[in-house]
Amino acid sequence: MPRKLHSGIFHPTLRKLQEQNVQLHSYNLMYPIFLIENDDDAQDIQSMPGIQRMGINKLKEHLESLIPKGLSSILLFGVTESIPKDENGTAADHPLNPVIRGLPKLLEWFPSLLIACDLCLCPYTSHGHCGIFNKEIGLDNEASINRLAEIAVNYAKAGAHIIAPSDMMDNRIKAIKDALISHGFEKKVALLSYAAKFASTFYGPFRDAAKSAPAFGDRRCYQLPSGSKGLAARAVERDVDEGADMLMVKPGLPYLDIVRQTKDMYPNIPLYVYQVSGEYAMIYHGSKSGTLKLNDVLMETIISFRRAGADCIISYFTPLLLDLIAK
Ligand code: PB1
Repeated sequence: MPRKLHSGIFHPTLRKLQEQNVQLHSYNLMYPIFLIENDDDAQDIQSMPGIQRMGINKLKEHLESLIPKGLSSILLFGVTESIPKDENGTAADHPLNPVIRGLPKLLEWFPSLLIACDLCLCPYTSHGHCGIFNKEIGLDNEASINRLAEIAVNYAKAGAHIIAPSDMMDNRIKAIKDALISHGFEKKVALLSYAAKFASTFYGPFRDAAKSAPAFGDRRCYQLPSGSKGLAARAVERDVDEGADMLMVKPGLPYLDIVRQTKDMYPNIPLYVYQVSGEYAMIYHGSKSGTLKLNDVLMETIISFRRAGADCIISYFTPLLLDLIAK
């Protein structure tokens, strides 16, 4: 009997039964947020239409509309203006940093919300790189991971549930994990590693939003080469060995094979995928131009992340996705 498929997909319920592990619930989403110093301000981001940098009071209003729709987790990026940027990223954990100031308020206002903090130096260093430089050796990995561990402890003290280091320094996961443990956060703070993070051209809009572009050079000596499947596997192994609680692949759509590879390597570790700013802009403008249907293209993309093995999707489209899930 020749095999035929159409008899198995003529009815919507039959079609649903043909899909494996691609259901989308609100807890499968994490919402990236740019938090600024001025509590009552909201700033449009030219490169990311529909996304704003917000002060904590504006963010409160925004989250009050999303929590009832099921918003379960957010990822905070601090954007400082008045605190000077320097070689060590002092502003990253300065008492006036909006993330340090905002965390206690968010925990009080939204006790059910899972709150992650991105951890990196690039928004806070005068040179805009993700690590610390010195004149003799250039990027100083040891100094960088020690500084990142220090900032991680301060975010944990301010109330962060998850620390998400996006810097890509070698052995920062061990340095951060050891620091969290030695400060009593072993059972209270999770480590979400940007494990397979590539030197992507899809980060442009973010660098505009977070004011975090490198002042010179690029990040190719510490972010993974875009064609490096094997190196991505080694980076993931390194971070699991050093104590990462969850893993991430970033960007998303151009790296679906890496999502699948990572999930197959570690099926029992929660895997996040980051639909980055360039992916957001691509879908946004494609739909704005009338070429693509936003809701359909977005859901098809999100399903591809789930099919590839992602357990949680970090997406600027989270508010729209919550509405689509509700439908
Ligand atoms: O949405 C995005 O493009 C995310 C960009 C990402 C944030 N974690 C980084 C990419 C980059 O600018 O290199 C920031 C690095 N710390």
